[in-house]
Amino acid sequence: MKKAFITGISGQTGSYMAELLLKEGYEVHGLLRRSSTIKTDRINHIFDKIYTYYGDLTDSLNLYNLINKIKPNEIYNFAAQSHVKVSFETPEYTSNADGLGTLRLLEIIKNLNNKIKFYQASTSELFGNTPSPQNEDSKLEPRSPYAVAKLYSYWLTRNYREAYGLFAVNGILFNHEGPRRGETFISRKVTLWCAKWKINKNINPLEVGNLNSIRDWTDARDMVRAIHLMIQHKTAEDFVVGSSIGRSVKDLIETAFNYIGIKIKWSEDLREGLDLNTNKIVVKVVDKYFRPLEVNKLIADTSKVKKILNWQTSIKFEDMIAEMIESDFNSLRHYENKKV
Ligand code: NAP
Ligand code: F7E
Repeated sequence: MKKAFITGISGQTGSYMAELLLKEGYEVHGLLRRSSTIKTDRINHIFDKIYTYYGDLTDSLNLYNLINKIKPNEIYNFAAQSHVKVSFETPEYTSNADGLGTLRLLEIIKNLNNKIKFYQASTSELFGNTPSPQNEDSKLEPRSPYAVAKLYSYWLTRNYREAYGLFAVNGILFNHEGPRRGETFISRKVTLWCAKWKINKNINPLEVGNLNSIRDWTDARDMVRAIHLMIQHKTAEDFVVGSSIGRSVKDLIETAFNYIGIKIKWSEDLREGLDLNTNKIVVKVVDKYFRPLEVNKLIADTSKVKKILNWQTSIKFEDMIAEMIESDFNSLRHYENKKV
């Protein structure tokens, strides 16, 4: 039985990865951060099937002891301060966890057992404003402390592969979402608002920042399939993964609002969106959600992953958004019922 060690198992993608690996027959071990309240919502349904340990990517001794004890065949490094805007406010911590954290893991693999396969959660943010569509050969121009820290990890992963022969790969993943997405990322922020509106039509407008940036949004469950294929591939290589479809934040909001029956009429300056039926303001653009630097347009060129790993998406964007709204709606209703 293969053993996997997942850092960031309590996060969105780590939790889907754990599910997939359990289905594939793996023994799954995961790193959890201690916090004052329990934050295992995304893995509660599989908690009795996995092994978890407290730890942190900033703690080398802890990581060494765990990897030495677990003796995994594969390590999936998902743990990170993953919010781009927050990284401008916490650049040192972000660099430590998202940059040096990867160095700690690679050094442990190199010194303890260089046969352990390693997956690094790299990101389309590495590309910054380099022209789209972006592929494995596109120029890397990071535009946030998050992306700079991830660039360091990207190069370290390649460097340890080339210098020491490790099976270490970068998945350069474009945005991925789903019902378990964190509430402060744009997709989930929008679907949560839509679910709340289904329950109470008098809620405050949805407040957002830049409507014009373009992203390539894919379902996280499709992404973890690609990651597993990368790790099982005969050679260690880096892959760009996404849907190859670019949509603006405005498109995303319109898709979600359309699902709940709201047609938006935008003001000329695009600072407000009104419900065409009621003329009520339902979307407001506010300055506090803009970033010091923006990445304008990210669209994946997925030729390589399609050709070499025979991977493609299976979940449509519109279906993912609908599922996210329904999931948020059901949780809110469940919570309301629990209160009475
Ligand atoms: P996420 O939901 O924010 O999950 C991040 C995970 O990392 C959580 O389990 C978190 O623990 C853990 N973590 C944070 N700091 C840590 C530390 N210092 N030590 C140990 N664990 C720590 O992110 P995600 O969307 O699943 O993304 C997974 C990975 O892929 C991240 O590395 C992200 O940067 C990268 N990525 C994401 C996307 C995307 O669109 N989702 C695209 C490309 C790359 P808590 O639960 O305790 O907070
Ligand atoms: O922003 C704009 C924002 O925070 C998407 C992470 O998983 O994917 C994610 O990073 C876009 C940006 O994701 C709001 O300015 C407008 O242009 O959902 P997001 P992200 O920054 O693309 C990459 C690939 C990762 O690696 C990261 O870990 O939406 N936007 N208004 C907003 N964004 C947020 N969060 N909130 C707003 O109100």
